[in-house]
Amino acid sequence: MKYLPLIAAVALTTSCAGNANKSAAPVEESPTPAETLIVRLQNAVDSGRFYFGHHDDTAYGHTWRYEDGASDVKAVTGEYPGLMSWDLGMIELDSAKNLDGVPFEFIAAEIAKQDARGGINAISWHPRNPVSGGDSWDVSTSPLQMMATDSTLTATMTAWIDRAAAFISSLKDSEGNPIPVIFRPWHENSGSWFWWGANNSTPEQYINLWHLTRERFDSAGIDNVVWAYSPDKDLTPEQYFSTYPGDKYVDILGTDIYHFGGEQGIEEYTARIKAQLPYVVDEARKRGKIAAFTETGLEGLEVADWYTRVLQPSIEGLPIAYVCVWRNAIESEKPNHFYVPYPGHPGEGDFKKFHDTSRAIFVK
Ligand code: BMA
Repeated sequence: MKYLPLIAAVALTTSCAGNANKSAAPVEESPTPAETLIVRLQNAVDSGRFYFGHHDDTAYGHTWRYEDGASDVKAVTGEYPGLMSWDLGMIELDSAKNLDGVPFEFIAAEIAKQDARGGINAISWHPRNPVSGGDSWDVSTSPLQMMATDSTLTATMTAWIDRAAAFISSLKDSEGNPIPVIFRPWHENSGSWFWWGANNSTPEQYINLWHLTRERFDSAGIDNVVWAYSPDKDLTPEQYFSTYPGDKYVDILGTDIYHFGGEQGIEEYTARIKAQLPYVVDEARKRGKIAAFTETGLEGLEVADWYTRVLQPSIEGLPIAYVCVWRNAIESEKPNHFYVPYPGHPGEGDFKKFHDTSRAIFVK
């Protein structure tokens, strides 16, 4: 007989395995939500495309606030950004609204809408300084240095991380499935403008904070998080990796590099990208990770054709999964604090061209 009858074959393999509950065929475990998001990001990279991201895209824009469905990106291009970024600052204090006044309930609902569109969500966190009570930019005290010997402070930080974790793990789609998100805590640490930054902590203290963060999420069984590391500009690879939490803790190797100085600053901005993103991309590939341009932009867009003349050529050919620009604050509060053109801005046509002709992913 050429083939064993099926039942006999199953019985044979079952008994060979020596455990009636184990089947001989390898059991495919279904991927976690985070793994499915990693695959989507990798697919974008493999097809030479990248998600275009915008912070707080549907919360407010240059001239509006909380209008259902509104988005400056959509108003100009006809589509939403492929990636939306949100911030958890103030969640650590159990506040109902984040540091820019956006209600966390609203953020959760918008994350679900963006997910339903086939888009991606990324989350940053600007927590308060746990020692002084000031904001993220309050570097008058060094919590991470103090944490090394102050267990009460460690307990506070742990409770804060747990609040961020509770929010992120509560993100569900309309069918109750967990929504995978990119989480990018403790960003721009290579600079010294945040209390977790370079002048306020040793690399070891910074890495310990990352490990604590990741361990709190992992021990709660949270599996919808793709972890992004994103130091700032002007770093050698050695400097970039001096505060790297480790391959076990990180899924995305990112970097934040902004354009300063308008027309005169183009060369410097481009040079900064060329000096850093290629090695980030290379290291990501070697480590089986994803590379991303986690934050960038030109505040106020005084270079009207910035998107096609400056950004696009700077990242051309680099396999990065996404590029995210910062928020369009409402004009009455911060008139020049915007990073995508709004209707009527001179850069409108150029941004539409970027949408139409680049390999950036937007969603309907
Ligand atoms: C900064 C500015 C601030 C804002 C913060 C957190 O870059 O946009 O106005 O509060 O990000 O979103």
